Amino acid sequence: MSTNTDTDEEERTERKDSEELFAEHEAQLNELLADVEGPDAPEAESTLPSLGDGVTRRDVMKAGAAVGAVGGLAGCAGLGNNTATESNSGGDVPDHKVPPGEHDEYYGFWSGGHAGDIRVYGIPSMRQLTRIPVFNRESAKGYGHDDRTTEMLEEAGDYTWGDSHHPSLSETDGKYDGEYIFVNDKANGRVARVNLTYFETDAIVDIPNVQSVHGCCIQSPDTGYVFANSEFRTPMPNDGRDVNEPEEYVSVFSALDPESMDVLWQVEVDGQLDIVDSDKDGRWVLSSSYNDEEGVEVEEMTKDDRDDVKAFDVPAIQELVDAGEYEEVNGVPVVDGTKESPHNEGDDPIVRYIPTPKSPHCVEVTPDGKYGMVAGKLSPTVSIIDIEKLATADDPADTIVGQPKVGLGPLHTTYDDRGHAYTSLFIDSQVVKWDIEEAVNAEKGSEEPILGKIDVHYNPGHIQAVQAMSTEPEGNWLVALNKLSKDRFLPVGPIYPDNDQLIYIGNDKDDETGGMELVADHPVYPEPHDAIFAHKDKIEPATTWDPEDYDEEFVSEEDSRVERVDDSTVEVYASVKRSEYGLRDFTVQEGDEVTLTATNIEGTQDIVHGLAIPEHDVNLALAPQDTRQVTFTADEPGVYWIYCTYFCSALHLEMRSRMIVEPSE
Ligand code: K7E
Ligand code: CUA
Repeated sequence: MSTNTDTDEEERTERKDSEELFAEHEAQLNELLADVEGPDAPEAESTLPSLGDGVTRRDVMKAGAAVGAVGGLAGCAGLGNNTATESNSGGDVPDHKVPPGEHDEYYGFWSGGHAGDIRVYGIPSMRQLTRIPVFNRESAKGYGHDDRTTEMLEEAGDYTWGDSHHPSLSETDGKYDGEYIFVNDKANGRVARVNLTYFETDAIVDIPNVQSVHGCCIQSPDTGYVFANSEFRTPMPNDGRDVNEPEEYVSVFSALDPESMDVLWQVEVDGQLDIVDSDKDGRWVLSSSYNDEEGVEVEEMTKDDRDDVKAFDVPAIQELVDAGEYEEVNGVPVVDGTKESPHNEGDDPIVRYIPTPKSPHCVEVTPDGKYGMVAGKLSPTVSIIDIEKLATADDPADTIVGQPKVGLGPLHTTYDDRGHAYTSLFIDSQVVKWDIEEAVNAEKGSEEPILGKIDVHYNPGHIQAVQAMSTEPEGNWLVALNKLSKDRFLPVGPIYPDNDQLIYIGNDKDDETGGMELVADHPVYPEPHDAIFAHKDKIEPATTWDPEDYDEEFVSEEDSRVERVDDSTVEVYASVKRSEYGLRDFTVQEGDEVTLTATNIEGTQDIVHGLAIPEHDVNLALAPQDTRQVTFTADEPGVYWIYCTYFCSALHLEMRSRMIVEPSE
């Protein structure tokens, strides 16, 4: 590190800024927590545990800030456990940098939050490989510009955006099979499917009786269903009835068919469903849930000390549906799963209500399918649900077999292949590593199972380790999806990037972090919530389209033509290749509705062409062997140069056609 006086001076200023930032932010968070917990909450003292040896959380955070500042100035530094790795890893952290020309070992699929897309990264390099538009229209890939994808978006509600949170990879036998990603839209109550052959969204359903889908997952081990939790409680149906009677509002759990994407059935429950995960045997599905008070204001929602996690017995629900024991609402069979439902009487309820500390945030099932972890959010604990006990325990509370005290603001949990869990601590700005079996054996509320904590920067939401949602966790890389980046990057105006941090978890060490090493910061465009990582061998994308996989006519050079359908409708067909369109020009009449069908006839990988028509909002992206159609009105007479948007050859700029629109008289 430089000893230059200017640098020292800068360093001091920077450190001070970080300290100030921390103090400010901590005060805000405390205020928030106090607000949410209300005046009857336990003293701040007891919710802010000391880290032992007289070191307070504030000290640790300060140290983290200082290290961050030094790391930022010097590139890498050897201070503490939380710095960049090159100088202090002792060589036992594999290089996350992937040399030019080489490939990453894993695919990472990130939800884009209210950007509405999915982003694809290589891990461990964290290089962004592509983005898959889902609920958003996107010009680079022509998504929401051609008729096929536009119609899909229109039929699914025609919203201009969505809020993607939870990507779930399809599985066969508990292992990722590389076929699909399913993802929810929190904003509009939808679920979409991305086809991983083409890395393109191929289905979106707007789920009836649901305003907002938050949790979304597939049924393990064989993608039997896709499950979606409605977060917001609404009247059922939400057609103007019961608007002033919040006690009549309901939250529903929906099951979809992964192939047809039809909504098969729904279960109405008490409380407000949140995140969802499946066991590994196709029986139980666990949903975190808050607001069992069924309030509509924050004070009401957090009044009680308990909320009930819901465990859905899926085969039992399917049996009821098959037997016609439901009410049909908006075309969907809805089963009563509320506490008072007759289906929940007796020894085999279809929904088990498991009491946990209030307002838990998530549930993630361990790779071996034994436990479901429910993070406390407002409680510093994680509740461990023993899945086997769900079928047998007389009292649902007995299914909670452990409750380690992990730290402040626990939100999400992920796993390695060695029996460890990792939980994000939003308020503490840390990831905590703990031993699952030890936590089951320890007293509830014990900190004994904690193996180490690492600072992250700052305020993590989801964390995810490689293949941790399948039965094959790899136990090497973990990403903390931090909500705030504060001082970590060059400032870019008031909306900051998030900071996704890569952490190596392959070493178990008896040190402060339990062997976790922070490897890289990675700025991301707002605002991913969750991610899922699969080994590269599990994903087999196509390099060109197969015309069998779409309905549009494949237009060869010979087929390129103009067909007048009637006085005001014209169909234009054009092949596309380097460096020409099958029609050098075509003529239509002013006011014509034009349907243009274009095929990229090339078989060569990576030769993509575009087809853009200025002043007509026409923009097609054509991968090799793909055909797309677009319909528009030629409403102004004139000459319009059609051009190619993808740089495809030395004659790319010359790759043109002319649309001539003749005046109507
Ligand atoms: Cu915790 Cu929507 Cu998964 Cu965000 S949710 S963090
Ligand atoms: Cu085709 Cu540029």
